[in-house]
Amino acid sequence: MKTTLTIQKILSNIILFNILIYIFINSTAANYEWNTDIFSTLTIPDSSITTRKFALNLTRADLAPDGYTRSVWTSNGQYPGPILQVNKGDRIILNVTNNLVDPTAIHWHGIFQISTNWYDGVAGQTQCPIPNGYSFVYNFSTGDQTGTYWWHSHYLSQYIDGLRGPLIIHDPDDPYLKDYDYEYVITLSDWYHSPSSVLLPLRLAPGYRGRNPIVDSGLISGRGQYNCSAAPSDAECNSDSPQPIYKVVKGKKYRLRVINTSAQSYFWFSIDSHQMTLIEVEGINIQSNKISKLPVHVGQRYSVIISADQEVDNYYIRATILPCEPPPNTTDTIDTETINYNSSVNYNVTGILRYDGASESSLPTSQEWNDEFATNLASCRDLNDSYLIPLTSSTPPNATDTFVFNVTVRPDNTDNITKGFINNSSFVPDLSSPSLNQILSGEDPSAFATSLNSYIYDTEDGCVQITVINTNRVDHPFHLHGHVFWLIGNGTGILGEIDETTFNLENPPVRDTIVVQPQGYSVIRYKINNPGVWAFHCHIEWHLDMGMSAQLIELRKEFQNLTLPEDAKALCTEYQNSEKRSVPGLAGDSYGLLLRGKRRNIGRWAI
Ligand SMILES: [Cu+2]
Repeated sequence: MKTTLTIQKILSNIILFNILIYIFINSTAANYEWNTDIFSTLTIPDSSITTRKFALNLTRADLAPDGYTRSVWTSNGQYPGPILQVNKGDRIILNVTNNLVDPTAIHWHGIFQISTNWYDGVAGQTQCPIPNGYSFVYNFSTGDQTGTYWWHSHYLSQYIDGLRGPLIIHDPDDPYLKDYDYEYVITLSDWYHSPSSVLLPLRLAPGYRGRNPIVDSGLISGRGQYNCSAAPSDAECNSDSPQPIYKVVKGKKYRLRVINTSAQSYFWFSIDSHQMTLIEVEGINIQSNKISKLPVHVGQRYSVIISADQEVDNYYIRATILPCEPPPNTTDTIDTETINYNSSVNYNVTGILRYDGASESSLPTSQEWNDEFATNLASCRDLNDSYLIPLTSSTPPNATDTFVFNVTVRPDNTDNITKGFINNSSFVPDLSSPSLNQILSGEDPSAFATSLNSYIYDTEDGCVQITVINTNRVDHPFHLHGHVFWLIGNGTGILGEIDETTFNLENPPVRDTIVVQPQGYSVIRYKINNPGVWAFHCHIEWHLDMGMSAQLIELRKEFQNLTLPEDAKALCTEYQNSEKRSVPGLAGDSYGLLLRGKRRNIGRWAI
């Protein structure tokens, strides 16, 4: 009797506690609107709210970002996805409802996810995919992070089809706040007319030795102009699709948050007649520098300030895609075999910076920058360190855990498929049994399958050093989840030639995505302080899906002390059930046949 009473008492206390928690959360939380118009200046979110609830409904819709109508994977009906905006320290509670037919998972690119690794959004690594018809709530704090980020699908190659949008964390104490009047977000991306679920199986077809699929367009903030004379006769195509236009008022200053959300393309971004003052790289405030052109690779973000101090007129915004792979050559089968080899892409993507009072009917007559900075800019490389010096100075500690990653794209002799490798192992995610779930249920990650590319380090307060060596003739932009890192070395050469005495150990650049040069290397360090399973991968989406990814397993014991939320656990049951129900080829799941090892016998141009 006494025992029952005690249990009742405990239970009622638990219920009371939960009610109090519920009241607490709901008294400070509010539904929050997305910023849906990327061409309007940002408004700072109301600072009286610190927990912001968002809803993201994912559906397919026919859209024509570059004038060519195709099925686009949209977020709340739009592409690019709406801008997720919060203030420093805010919590984000975001309900994703999947009506795409495909499964999905959303990653918050650049967010540390301290103690919430299960909301990092990597399908088959940190979570099971969200099946079609289901909702999943991501709930994480942005901690003390500020700056420019983005969110995108991390389920196979799905973000290429449109599932991507900006994520901005405003800082009321931003050191550059007084240096601008307004701010805009500008996304740069490449664009295909065929869904990635058609292109990826072609890229992974046995015997295929071509390059990554050639893109059809480049987009500035989701808008581009396709030359419809190159479109198939039955395509719905408009050669006069709307230009990306950003409006400015003479005498005002604008912070532009530039995000490269591409599948594979490296851009040079510039605005005619307007120098840019570089102030932020990937959430890190940096010493300001004037530049005329900004190199941005996939996954990277920068903030620049421009001053509208020129004559009232229209000026070209330029986003030029650089061919980082050698240009196609008709005598080389590697090129003629390449998917979409006949693409009529215009690599010189343009938009308009329009002054208030300027003509709305005439095109700009402005000239592209050709000053010393622009002419000396190295193609397919990052800005050099001297442009990326953090405002808050720091010194990387000595490394306690050191890894060397040899990364390459090459044919796999066993199945004749061209894959991405890290130390001769190509990553294959386990969608129905993610590494995170396995570790939290007590599995020992040191016994994981080789194809999970696991690297484990447990040194408390230690420091990881990773040397990435790229043996290919193309660049690989590598992105780290869960951390920013110090970039202490970067150059050409292979391991024996890396000179440690050249390492930059005094206030080196800090960021989360870097270009590893062709036949070159990058050396990064970061503190061991975020227990979890963190992806480290090439952000050229084709290379990632070809297996160029590792998972970094940090502080196992501390990690295993965390408890996987019930909804994250339940997601795997839902996913496993949905997989049992699905019929290959009939389920409408566009990746279904690929995942089940039955590649589509589908024409190169079919959609
Ligand atoms: Cu790559």
